Order: sequence, then structure tokens, then C-alpha cells
Amino acid sequence: MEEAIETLPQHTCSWLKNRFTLYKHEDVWNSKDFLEGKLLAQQRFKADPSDIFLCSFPKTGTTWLKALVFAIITREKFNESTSPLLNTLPHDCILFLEKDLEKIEENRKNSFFPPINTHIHYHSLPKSIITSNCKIVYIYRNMKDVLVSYYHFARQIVKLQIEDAPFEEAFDEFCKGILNFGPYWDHILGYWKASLEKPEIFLFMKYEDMKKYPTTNVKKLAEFIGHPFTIEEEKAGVIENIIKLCSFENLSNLEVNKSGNHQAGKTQVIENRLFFRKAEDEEWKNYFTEEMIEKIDKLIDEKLGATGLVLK
Ligand code: PAP
Repeated sequence: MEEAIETLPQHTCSWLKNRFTLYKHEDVWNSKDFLEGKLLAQQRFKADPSDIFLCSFPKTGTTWLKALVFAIITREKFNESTSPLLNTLPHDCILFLEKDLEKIEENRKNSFFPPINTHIHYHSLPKSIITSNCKIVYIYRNMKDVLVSYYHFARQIVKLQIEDAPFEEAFDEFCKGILNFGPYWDHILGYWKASLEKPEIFLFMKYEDMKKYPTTNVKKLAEFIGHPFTIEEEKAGVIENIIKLCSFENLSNLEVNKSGNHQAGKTQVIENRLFFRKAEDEEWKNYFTEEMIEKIDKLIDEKLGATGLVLK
């Protein structure tokens, strides 16, 4: 596999001081670890019709969605003071298709089918996920904040200070679709187009709406994944407790998320704190020039105008 990957088009990111290389496969840019994980999943993963997938582009709210889903599905076993989320990174509570294939297969041997997370584009998903009509929760976030979030995440992973990682170059590459799992718009379009054909198996969740209307969104999410709240639970404040447990304020202040590490790929270890940065809406306003705003708004209109998803 390694040899085949080396024959693909490659791009080394100069804004990351050439410390990060991407490979283009099936019209998507990926780092080697993630590409290997995708290829392995395509070869080996056998979906079950009861599987539920949490699909997302990086930096769109994956960590939050995983925490919420984990809290929802384990709420009979744990509460907000006993939840494993208090001492485990959400990424280690819900498995990731590109990395955790063996653990997923192990779960299946024990008839255990919790939701699975993936960043893979719709057109590259293992075929059995599509033919089995598995349910898909898709989280998305406005493009400009995703760009800023990705900028900081990528530069911190390769240990660069802000002054050593030119934002303008990161912006240009993002707009060319050159970033891990890029282009972002193609990721959205793939899932969105598929949802037009089979709307019943998709739930689209917008990061900004989840912040504004957490109760409605968490209820919708729980229903969709087959764990609806009872009236008694609603009255007892279970939804609010889950929202609080999974809030940025709570998770980002837990010791595990301040000082722990996450094995993100075969070779890559990431500090947990990097998954919890600011979680602010419209932070991009501190980074974008007028010219950048014009360029990216045009791009969003061109690529995603027809979807009505509005990512500005
Ligand atoms: P990943 O793809 O690497 O897993 P992902 O979790 O999708 O990243 O996105 C990280 C963003 O979600 C960060 O945004 P920022 O860079 O703009 O700050 C992170 O702060 C934010 N985030 C993490 N946890 C939560 C949460 N519980 N609620 C809201 N936002 C969160």
C-alpha cells in the first residue's frame, strides 16, 4: 500500500514549513495515515444495516458530536458524575473508521454496534455502508471558522508558532481545497446530494444551530440514533445534564482534555487540548481581510449556493 501511495500526486504544505505532506486520491487530499486508514476500511469494513455513522469534515464539531452521542447512548449506565467522558477524550469513546478498524471488528464479535465516526467523503465510503442504507448523522460548520480552526490545529500539530505559519498561505490552500480531507465543499456536496436521494437515512446538524438551540438538536439527535428521551427523562432534566456534560466549558476544563494525549494515527500523537481551542462563532472576523471575505464568499456561492446550507 505504501508503494502505491507514493505514486499519487503529492503536495507538501510550505505554510507548515514542509512538515506536512498530502496525497491526492479519489479527488481528496489526505495525509498518509488517513489515506491508509481509508484504503484499509474500503477493503475490509463490512457494514451492518444497524450501523450509525457520524460523518464530518475535520474541525466542524466532531469532538462535540461524539461526546453528545456517547452521553446519549450510555445514559442508562452512567450519569454526569460517572460518565467515562469525565476521564476520556470523546475521540476515545466513539471509534474512528480510518483508525480503529480492528477495535470496531472486535466490538462486532461481541455483538456491540455503537456509532462510528468517519471523515471519509461520501463517494469513498466503503460500499457496504451505502448498500446497507446505514443511518448517517452529518455535522457541518461555517466554512470560515473551519478554516481558522484547521489553521491552528495543523500548525500546532507540526509545532509552529502563529508568526511562523502564514495565515494567507493557509487561506489560499484551503480555497484550492488542499488540506487534510479537502476540499471541504466536496465533502459537504457528497453527503448533501446523497441525502436528496435518501433523506430518511440522513440527519444534518449545523454546529452553529446546535449552540443556539441545544435542547431541540440533542432531542433530534437522540431520536434519530434510536435513543429518544422519555417524557420522564425530559422532566428530570436529563437533556440539560447531557448538554452541560458535553459543553465546551466542561470538557475543555477536564484534566484529561487539558493534559492527555491521543493516538491519532499509526505514527501521530496529538495533545488532547488541541481538540478544544476556543469554540467561538465568527472568530474568522479577526483573521480575514476584505479581499479574503470576498474571495471565500464567492467560492461558497459557487460551490454550495444550490444546497441552501449557507456556510458563510
Ligand atoms: P476534529 O475533526 O479534529 O475532531 P472537531 O472536533 O471537528 O475537530 O472540531 C474542533 C472544533 O470544535 C474546535 O473549534 P475551534 O478551533 O474554532 O475552537 C473546538 O474548540 C470545537 N469544540 C470542541 N469541543 C467542543 C464542544 N464541546 N462544544 C463546542 N465546540 C467544541
